[in-house]
Amino acid sequence: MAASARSVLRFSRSSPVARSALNSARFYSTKQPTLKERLAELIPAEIENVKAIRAAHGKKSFGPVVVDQLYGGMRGLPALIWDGSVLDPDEGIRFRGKTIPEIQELLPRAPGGSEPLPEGLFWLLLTGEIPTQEQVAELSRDWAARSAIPEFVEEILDRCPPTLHPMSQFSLAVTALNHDSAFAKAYQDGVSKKEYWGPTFEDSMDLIAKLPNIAGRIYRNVYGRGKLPAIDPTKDYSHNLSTLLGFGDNEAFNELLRLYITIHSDHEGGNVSAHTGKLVGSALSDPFLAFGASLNGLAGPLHGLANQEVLLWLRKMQSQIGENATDEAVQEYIWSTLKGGKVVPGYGHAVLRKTDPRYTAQREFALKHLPDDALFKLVGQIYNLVPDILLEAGKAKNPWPNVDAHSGVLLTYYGLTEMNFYTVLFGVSRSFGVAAQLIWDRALGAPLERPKSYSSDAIQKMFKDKN
Ligand code: FAM
Repeated sequence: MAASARSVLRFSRSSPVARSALNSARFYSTKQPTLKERLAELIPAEIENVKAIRAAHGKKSFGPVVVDQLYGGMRGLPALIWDGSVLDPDEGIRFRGKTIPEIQELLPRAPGGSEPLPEGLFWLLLTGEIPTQEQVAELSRDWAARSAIPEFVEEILDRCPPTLHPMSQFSLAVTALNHDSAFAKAYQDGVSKKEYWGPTFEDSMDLIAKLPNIAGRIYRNVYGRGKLPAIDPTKDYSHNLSTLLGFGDNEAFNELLRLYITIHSDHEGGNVSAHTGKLVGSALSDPFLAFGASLNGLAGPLHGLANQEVLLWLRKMQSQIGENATDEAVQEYIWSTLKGGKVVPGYGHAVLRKTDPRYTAQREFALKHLPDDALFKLVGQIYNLVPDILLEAGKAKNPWPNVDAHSGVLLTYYGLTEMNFYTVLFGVSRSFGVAAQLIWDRALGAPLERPKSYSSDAIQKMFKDKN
């Protein structure tokens, strides 16, 4: 892009003049801006935007906090800012204002493909803009070039016993990448606060780029799948991940991974993995340390591990009541789960109050690619039975399925049957949202997070003699 057009945009990016300058500059220039160049253009205006919001509204109340929220996992407590994605209880997720069907329509795809490339989603999360095909191709090349992991990290993984859960191995390796953190080095070298976002961007790009090699190595080590092939710099991110797992020749599986990574990338700022990354990052821990912490949260059964739990639950059901069981037998099994004091995995949500559109997107993929699969049909049968049972049981606020109710069935269909690996794929995807958030937090100078905790004694004293 021409330098003059850039300087116009730096000061008034949303004006029609700036937009037309950008368009004509793109038309005449051979090279479109890279993601980092585009971000550098957007950041100054966003800093001014946040200053203006705080000046106009900073002292206004944002609604009451009730004591139940202090004891109740802070449900619904307005406490965070994240522009990348917002979750509506009824409609589900929007990435920078766009629904899942909209991003499936708008984001660039692989040649001949119909699912969005996650490269485009990362661009959208960071800039709010739809990138060109050339810009996502450049991101694919950049990530491939950054994909190698240090030898000592390979050794750490090779020395893990196969009995160590893949998520623990994943978190170990990601944390160890902090050895080469550009942000940690820049901080030690005394970088100015205004420059934090640059090395955070570099670390975040490295982080995302290196995850396929880590995930692939864990998969091959744990399940004895032979030597890891090399990343192909001419292929997109999902295709490379698929190849490292051993499925790259199956274009339908590559398409599944493109959809999978896109829809698992981000789910607004308050969920356990996204918020953990932001919290740890707020201490100026580098993106590897922050995302390692996110992964440890994702590894919990009420969060990302639910995709493993769903498959275990389905398999146990089949072993107890057989395949092609009647609705009555399935209902009885669901009730026995609840009566045993356990949750039905893949159902319920802390924010959503309707069927998760991420579930729907995967169902549509299944209808297109595996309509007659027995396990897919079982998932459909369960969908018709669980909500009524959860409503009758009367506890869950949301009886509808979430993303995890469907993902394992699709992976199983293509031969990725090792259930305790599933959350690693969720983790690869979640790095996109956590990284985007970390970059913007450093660009906007987000402070150390430090909410206030109270003792029960203090609560009692506070409300003594008050009704
Ligand atoms: N099966 C049985 N009971 C459930 C339930 C389910 N699927 N979902 C909620 N409940 C219970 C819940 O355990 C709680 O019981 P207690 O009062 O005895 O503690 C009660 O209903 C009220 O819970 P809630 O307010 O409706 O849900 P929360 O906001 O507390 O929790 C979830 C949300 C997701 C942790 C919960 O619905 C759950 O445990 N679901 C099953 C696990 C799962 O699928 N997790 C994945 C969530 C997914 F979106 C993700 O993060 N990847």
